[in-house]
Amino acid sequence: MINKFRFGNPIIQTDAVVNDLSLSTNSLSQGAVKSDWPFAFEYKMAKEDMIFGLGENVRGINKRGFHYTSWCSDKPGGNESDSSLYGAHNFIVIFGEKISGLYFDTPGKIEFDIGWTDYDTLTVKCDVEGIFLYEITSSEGEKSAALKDIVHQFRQMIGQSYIPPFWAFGFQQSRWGYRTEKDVREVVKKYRENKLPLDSVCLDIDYMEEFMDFTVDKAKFPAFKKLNEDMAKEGIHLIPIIDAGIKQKEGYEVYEEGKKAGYFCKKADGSNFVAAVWPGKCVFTDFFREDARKWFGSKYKALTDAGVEGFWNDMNEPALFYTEEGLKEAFDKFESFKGKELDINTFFEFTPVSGSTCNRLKDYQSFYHEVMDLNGKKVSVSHDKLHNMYGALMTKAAREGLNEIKKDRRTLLYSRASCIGSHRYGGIWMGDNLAWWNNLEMELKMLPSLNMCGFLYTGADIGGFGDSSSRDLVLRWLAFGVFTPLMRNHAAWNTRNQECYAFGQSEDFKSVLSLRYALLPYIYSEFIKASLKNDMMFRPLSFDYPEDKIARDIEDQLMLGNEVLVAPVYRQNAKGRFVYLPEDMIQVTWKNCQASQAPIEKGGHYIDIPEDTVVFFIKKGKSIPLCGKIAQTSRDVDYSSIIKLGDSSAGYELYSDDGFTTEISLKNIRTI
Ligand code: MIG
Repeated sequence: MINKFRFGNPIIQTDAVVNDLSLSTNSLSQGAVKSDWPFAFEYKMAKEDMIFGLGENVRGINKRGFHYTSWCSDKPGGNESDSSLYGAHNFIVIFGEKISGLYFDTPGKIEFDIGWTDYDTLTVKCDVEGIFLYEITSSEGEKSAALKDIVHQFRQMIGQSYIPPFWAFGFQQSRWGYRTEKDVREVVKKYRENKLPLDSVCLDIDYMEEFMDFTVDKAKFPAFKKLNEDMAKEGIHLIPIIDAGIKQKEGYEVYEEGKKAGYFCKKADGSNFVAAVWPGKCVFTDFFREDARKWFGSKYKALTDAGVEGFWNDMNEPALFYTEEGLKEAFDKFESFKGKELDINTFFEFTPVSGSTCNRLKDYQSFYHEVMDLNGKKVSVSHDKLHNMYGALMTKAAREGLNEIKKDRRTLLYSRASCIGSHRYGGIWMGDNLAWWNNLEMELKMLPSLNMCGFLYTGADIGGFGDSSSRDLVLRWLAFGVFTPLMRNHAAWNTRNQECYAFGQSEDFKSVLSLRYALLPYIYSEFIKASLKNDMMFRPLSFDYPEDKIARDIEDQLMLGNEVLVAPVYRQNAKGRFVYLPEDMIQVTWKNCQASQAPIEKGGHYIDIPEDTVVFFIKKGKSIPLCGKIAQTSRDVDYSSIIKLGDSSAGYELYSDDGFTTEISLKNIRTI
């Protein structure tokens, strides 16, 4: 059951909930609202209570013991003390004696103190004008069923998750540093030479002319369409990046058009808001306006006309390097130190000044969006109050544009910033992580939390984005990435190369990558079923074994679909790892591009897992499909070569289609 409440005066209806629910007259089943406005919710947690959810955030799957702020932020670093990352995902599940789900529907900043100030108290605070709160409870008596049912009801309420084309489940290679057509061809050539499977190469900002959206630098990519055609012959898709900021440059068509039509965000005096990002001074589309969204979305055609079928949207929190106002303040501040003798206190005031121009609240407060209020009246609202929806609405703009341009085909789209609601329009990658082992572990924990919030097509930058990676880290990360819907190796310009051929001897990489392609029918089926049925593809063990004291606490293993348990290696120099199996299972060992399997008993085990090997487990009485033939691209995946792993007498519900149809339905499932 879902109860909808309203506190204070919400400015707008966000884009999150698709079901039309009327306000409830019941009271909350757990916790209490202490103040309507500013909004404050409080729940006293019992000793054993666990809190799940919050999507893209650091630390445990059980979020208790830390504090989080939903405020879409350009936060590179995968740092355990960051309480905000790129997304705003305000859904939590309280798992105690009673179980309930709570969704805090606001476009503004909201804070979750989950036993940080006081270990037994959960508080949620928001001081934007008003908020809608949805409480979800279940009539399922059994805990596992109730947990799943609450997430299911929530997911139904926010609408079906985005489904990309089949090729998007293939392996993607990316690097901020592929500058020219030659660089791109070289990457593909090396993958092919080394018999390493590959489906896509991402193009980072260097493909553009002066970082201007919807342009291609002709000096570096003289024949972009031809390149796409050549790549298509190889079964390779190019995935260009699009940034939120539009270069303010006279004569640049996109800028001129948007300026003329008045689509950009404005300051109080009516002038366009300008801030510098990669292209230099930029203006920002007011994605809250339908006409502006429509216009921006239609611009993708410049690239789809050249054969592009997938994009990634970046810097859409929006990230701001500086505004003139911010620079002035910073310089004034610097001036104020000049000539003075700095002491140890003033020195520490002085050092942060240079970074103070980025993503300033003052800048976010200085521009406005044109929105419809709850009465359908057009009003102008400052960005800071609506901040968390900006990137999400850029995703919406791109999605609607792409659907219009490519009417009968699915296209790939993933974004950096997100908010619940945008899971219907595209996927997300997990932003600028680091080549650190604990960032691999972080991804593992984010996955189920993101699934709770509707984000299914997701994954982290494999190998790590910032800092140089090592061979073993890339391999171990790939071994986990084999299971994530978005499987992309990506790195920053100032790091060591980390393509699967970059470390010399690539046999181990080939073995690990080939598993992805052997598993594609399974990953694709599980993904689509999770989307169509509003279920989680990845679940914490506590969702399946809530009564098992050991399983409940395990956060470095996940359930995948109804069949599989994954337990990646995420420690340097580890030769294997401890795994806890809550029930008897079948161990699958993938080595030398081949699977072997053997029963394994319930309980704790140390499993040897060499670097070239991937191990996972199938529940007793379940089977999964595996391709017998190894493919080099998703196009070559041979469904007729499917064999079954696990209990071969058990049926498996296989979803399959042509890979791009927009008619996606459970009718395409057959039991094998
Ligand atoms: O300020 O386009 O998260 O994936 O490589 C950095 C360059 C801008 C951030 C993205 C990252 C991308 C990078 N971008």
